[in-house]
Amino acid sequence: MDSKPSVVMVGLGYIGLPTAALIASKGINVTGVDIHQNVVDTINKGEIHIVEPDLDGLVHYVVKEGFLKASTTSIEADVYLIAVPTPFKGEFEPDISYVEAATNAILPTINDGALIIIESTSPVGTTEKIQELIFSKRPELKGKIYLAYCPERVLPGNVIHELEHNDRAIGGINEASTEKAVWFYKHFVKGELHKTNSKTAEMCKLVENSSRDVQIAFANELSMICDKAGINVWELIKLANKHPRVNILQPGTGVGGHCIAVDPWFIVSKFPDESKIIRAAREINNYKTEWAAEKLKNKALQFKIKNGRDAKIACMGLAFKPNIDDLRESPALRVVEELITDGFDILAVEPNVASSKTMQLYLTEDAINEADIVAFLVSHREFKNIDIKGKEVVDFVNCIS
Ligand code: SAJ
Repeated sequence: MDSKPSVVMVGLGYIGLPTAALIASKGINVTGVDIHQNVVDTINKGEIHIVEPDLDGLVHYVVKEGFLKASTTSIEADVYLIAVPTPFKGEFEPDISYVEAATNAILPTINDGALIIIESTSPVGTTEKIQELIFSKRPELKGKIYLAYCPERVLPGNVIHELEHNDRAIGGINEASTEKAVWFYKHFVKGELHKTNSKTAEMCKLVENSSRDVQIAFANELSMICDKAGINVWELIKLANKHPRVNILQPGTGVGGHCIAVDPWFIVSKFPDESKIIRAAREINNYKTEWAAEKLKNKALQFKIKNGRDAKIACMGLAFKPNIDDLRESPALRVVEELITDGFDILAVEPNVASSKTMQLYLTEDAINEADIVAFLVSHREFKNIDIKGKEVVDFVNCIS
């Protein structure tokens, strides 16, 4: 095969588009396939439909140079990558129907010798299932194609850099597939490429995010214990972390985002009897959000008893983690929405977002001036050691200690 393979990337979202653009920037011809015509049209204009630093310039360049084209249909290629969503269905059951639909979309264009790689976060066994799907419809391809799983592990906000520099776990359905996939990733990844089998690679992604979830749950559990015990949890964690082999993470209002709060369920739903800590961690992190909302409601009620009027609560931060504008699956947003639904008087502050369709946003200074209670929900850099003007404070994220 030519040292520069042709590539089809199915799914042009948060992972697919940056990956397609990075591959194209190495002078490789990439056809990006997406079911949404508006996404295809936007990319073919050299523009982007998602927010990610440095992505706009890269996409503009590779489209202008002719290395990246978008389309709603697949074409023949040497390598096919699948980066489509794997949401939930029912009770936290992973839904791989988009991966199956993507496979069906490329199926008619696959030739002998093609390499197919799944990057979507997937339950264990998905790559083998996709192999069955391919051979059930194109039995003549048996033994003639390569199939591998290789999860992405990039941090939103730093995707382009991490795509190129992070190590990757690459697992084929057989050794030849693993070798072929490693050969392909060498074209654009500078991190180490670690060879394994498809099931281990699938589990690796799920375990990475579950590990972080479990560690955050430990910190969140500690924060609730310390609250009852009258101990400053931040001081406690700082002291405990002086031990050379202890590294406790930071408690907060819960775990948000579309990865860490989701992926552990992919393990729990398949191995319910064995996944005791993983399930408990999910429950603790979700409970922390409820606990934070209850804590604020109690503060507001105490204020009312004392002052004979409703408290105004400044809620500092809505994003799912510090210093980003992403509100999806945000525990801070959940706390604020619950308080608003229950009729509390809220002054919502999110310095990374210009406006919201569902609530009025306040400037930091105005909210603090007007508030009776100031609640820190996300430790954005703008809030660090801010003057809270003698107001009563509830600090869930160690902003002003
Ligand atoms: N959080 C805490 N305490 C901490 C650290 C984080 O409460 O000490 C909270 C954050 O506020 C946030 C949530 O956890 O609500 C998740 O934030 P994160 O920064 O840990 O992770 P994500 O969701 O932005 O990205 C993760 C990353 N996974 C790991 O770090 C193991 C990233 O590498 C993955 O590629 C990404 O998930 C993904 O797509 O799976």
